[in-house]
Amino acid sequence: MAYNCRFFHLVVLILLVSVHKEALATKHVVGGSNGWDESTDFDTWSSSQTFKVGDQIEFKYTSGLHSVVELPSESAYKSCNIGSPLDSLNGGSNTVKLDKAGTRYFTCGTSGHCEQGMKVKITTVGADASSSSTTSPSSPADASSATTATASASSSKAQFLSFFTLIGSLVLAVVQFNVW
Ligand SMILES: [Cu+2]
Repeated sequence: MAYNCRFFHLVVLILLVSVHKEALATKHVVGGSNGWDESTDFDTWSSSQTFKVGDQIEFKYTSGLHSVVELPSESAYKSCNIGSPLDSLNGGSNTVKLDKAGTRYFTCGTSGHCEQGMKVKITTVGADASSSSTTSPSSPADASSATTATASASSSKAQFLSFFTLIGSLVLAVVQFNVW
C-alpha cells in the first residue's frame, strides 16, 4: 500500500513535469487543419503563428503525393529552385525543430507544386517573444547589431531559466519520492 502511494505520487509528478515542459514549446502543424497541401494559403497561416526557438513544426500530407524540401535561401524560395536543398523529407509526417532564430524556407519536392504556392517561410524569433524590436529597418548598423545581441542574450537567459525550472521540478520529484 505504501509502495503504491509512493508510486502514484511519482507518476503525478512526472506528469506535471512533462506538462510543464510541453508548455515551453509549441508544435505548429503547417497549414493548420488543411495541412501541407497545394490548396493551403501558407502566408496567411504563417502570419497567424509565432514561432519561437525550441518550437517544432509538423508537416502532415499524403505520402507519395507530396514531400518536404528545405531550401537554402530566399532566392531559391522565390524562384522555386529545389536543385540544392538543405534537406529532403518524405513519408507523410515530418517534424522539424526550430532550434535557432532566423528564417527557414520549405517547399514541396513534387514537380509544379512549389509554383502552385506550396511553400512556406518560417521566421523563428528568440524564446523571449517581447524582443520584437529586432526588426527596426531605419536604425543605423551599430544600433541594430546591438539590438540583435541584446535579443539573443535575453533569449538564452530565458532558456537558461526554463532549464533550471525543469531541473528544479525534477529535484522536487526525487525529494518527494524519497520522503513519502
Ligand atoms: Cu506537393
